Amino acid sequence: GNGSGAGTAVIPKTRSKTKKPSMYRVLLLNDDYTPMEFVIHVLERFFNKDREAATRVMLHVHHNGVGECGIFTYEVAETKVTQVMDFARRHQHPLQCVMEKK
Ligand code: TYC
Repeated sequence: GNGSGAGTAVIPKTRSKTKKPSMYRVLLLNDDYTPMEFVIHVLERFFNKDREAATRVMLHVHHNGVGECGIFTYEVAETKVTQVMDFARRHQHPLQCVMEKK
């Protein structure tokens, strides 16, 4: 119930301007060529995972085709995707990283 038309009342919701940001999943996709060790390194470097967690995510992607690296706000998710895609391209690996709205 909002608007600035003549004769209309503006009634703010209680606790207005406290909307939670939309969150986005960042996903890695499997392929046949990117070395497992490279994927583990990506998860450690860009998603702050320890070696055990990184290995778990990598193996999940390897066996299921896709897996979650983390959940972030739009800008952070976009930055992670760009960083991973640039890093993979620089090393000539076909690794794909994408984001999706939660
Ligand atoms: N399937 C790859 C291999 O057998 C490993 C791999 C895992 C690649 C996860 C991409 O997102 C990935 N070398």
